[in-house]
Amino acid sequence: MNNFSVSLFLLFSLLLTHGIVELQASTNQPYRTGFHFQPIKNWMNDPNGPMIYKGIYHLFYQYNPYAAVWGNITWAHSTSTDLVNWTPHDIAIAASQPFDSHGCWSGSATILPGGRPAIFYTGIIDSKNTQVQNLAVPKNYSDPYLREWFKYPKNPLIVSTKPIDPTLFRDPTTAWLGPDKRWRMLIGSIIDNKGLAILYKSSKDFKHWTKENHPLHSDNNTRMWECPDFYPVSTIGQKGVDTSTFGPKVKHVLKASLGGPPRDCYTIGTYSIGKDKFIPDMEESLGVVPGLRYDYGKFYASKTFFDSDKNRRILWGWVSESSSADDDKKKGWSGLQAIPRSLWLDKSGKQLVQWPVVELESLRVNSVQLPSKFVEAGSVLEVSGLTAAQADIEISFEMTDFEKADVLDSNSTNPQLLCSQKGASVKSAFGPFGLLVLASKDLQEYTAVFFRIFKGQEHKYVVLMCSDQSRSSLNDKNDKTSYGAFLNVDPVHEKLSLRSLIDHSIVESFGGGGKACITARVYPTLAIEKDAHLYAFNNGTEKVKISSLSAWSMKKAQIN
Ligand code: DQQ
Repeated sequence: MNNFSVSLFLLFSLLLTHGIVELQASTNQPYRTGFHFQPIKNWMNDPNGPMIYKGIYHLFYQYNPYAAVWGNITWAHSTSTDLVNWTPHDIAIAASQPFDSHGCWSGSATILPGGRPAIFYTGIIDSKNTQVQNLAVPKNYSDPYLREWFKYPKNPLIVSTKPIDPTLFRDPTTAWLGPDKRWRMLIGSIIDNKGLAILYKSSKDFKHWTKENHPLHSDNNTRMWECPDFYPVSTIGQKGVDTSTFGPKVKHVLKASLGGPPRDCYTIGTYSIGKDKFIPDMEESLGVVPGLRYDYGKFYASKTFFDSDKNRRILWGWVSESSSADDDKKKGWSGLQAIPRSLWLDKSGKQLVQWPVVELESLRVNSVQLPSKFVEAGSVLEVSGLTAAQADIEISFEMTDFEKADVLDSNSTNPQLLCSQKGASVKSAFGPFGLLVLASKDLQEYTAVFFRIFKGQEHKYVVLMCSDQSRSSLNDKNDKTSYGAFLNVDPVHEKLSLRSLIDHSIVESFGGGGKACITARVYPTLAIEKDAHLYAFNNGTEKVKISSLSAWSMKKAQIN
């Protein structure tokens, strides 16, 4: 080696030992993402305690420091100034005391008067998974990164009481303050096959909590309510409001994470602070299928927070893997967070609308625009000139002459079933049309995100949005379940828009400007890196018009 090679070698070894060069990540890791939040390695699940403090966004998350499977659960911690680029910190909360000796499970942050954050989390106190609720506060309020947390010595502050099963009693929400100066907080549970949000009230000091006689709400046949969330949304416009806001200008949203299959369901209604009761606009709305869901694909244990700097409510959600646990162990990691989404009440007042935070657009480069054009029946159109494995695309479609639309059987009320029965290959008049993402050149592999339009009841049209993973990978060990949602858009009067965030092994899609969202995990074996392609397609029997198409390569974000 000459002097120059020796110095290069030394520099390279130095970078490697400091973990700056992640050799593995660039070579053997086609499924690591470029702009989604994930730790360097190991297991991650629920987002915890998101908040903004002194202009810094905080994200804590359920993390196993030792393996790529669930276990040894701690609160890991990262911060950001833009919700896009993230700096890791030391683990914030880990098992250390009798009140959390077997793990620190999910919880939330509340900003107390004077702008002081406090965290409530579920402590696991034995091998039976007995659950109690604990308080932690920052050690140093002048540190905007809130790197160290102090567990209140009198923990646990809340323990379960009969008839609650102490192993099904967890995930405290952000608290809200009533006009009586008492805080309220929910804890998820189940009694007699009815999922419920138990309501606790505290004294002014946030430390003494008593259980109310009635839950805030409960619903039949919903299993255990994990990670409940409860917050107001403005009835006018898209601005978010602080969690302790009540009155005629807001509606309230109650969300619960329900198992089998995992899904985050919500319901909109009215909250009477005087009676401490939530009355949903629709009865039993959390348990019904399809019901209202944040995301009709993979998205669970989510949590919102109010961004007081930008007056918006932001939603975080965990996106698990669709690969086998063995494959997760081989790649050394499991779990992503969806791109944080701004969320607001739709004009109809009947559902929420979600959209990736605007800061994400700072990663867009190499814009590709397509003039409006017809896509003939049975044709495929490549969108080239971008990094198709790491991209953001917005497309909208227009159609005329809906008379030819197929009639939807009035018994077809389950959109996911419809999507999986018809896939992307069964032709109807209008649809399937949409995008083929993470596609190989020969279309042996692709993930299809698309629409179908049907004639429904009373001269109305029904729009179905699907994400079909059945051809997403030649590897058959992955879960390739199809996802679907009805999209509340009138295609006669509105364009049909679709945005997809494509990031190596995740595809997050937003239909109708965010009225329906579907997230999928896919692991192509051919369509990776430079061999990934992006297409618009129309496999229906009628032509459709692309009225606009803009796509971008996405730069890599600095994540952990
Ligand atoms: N994950 C946590 C629990 C929560 C579940 C444990 C939801 O607190 O109920 O890691 O994914």
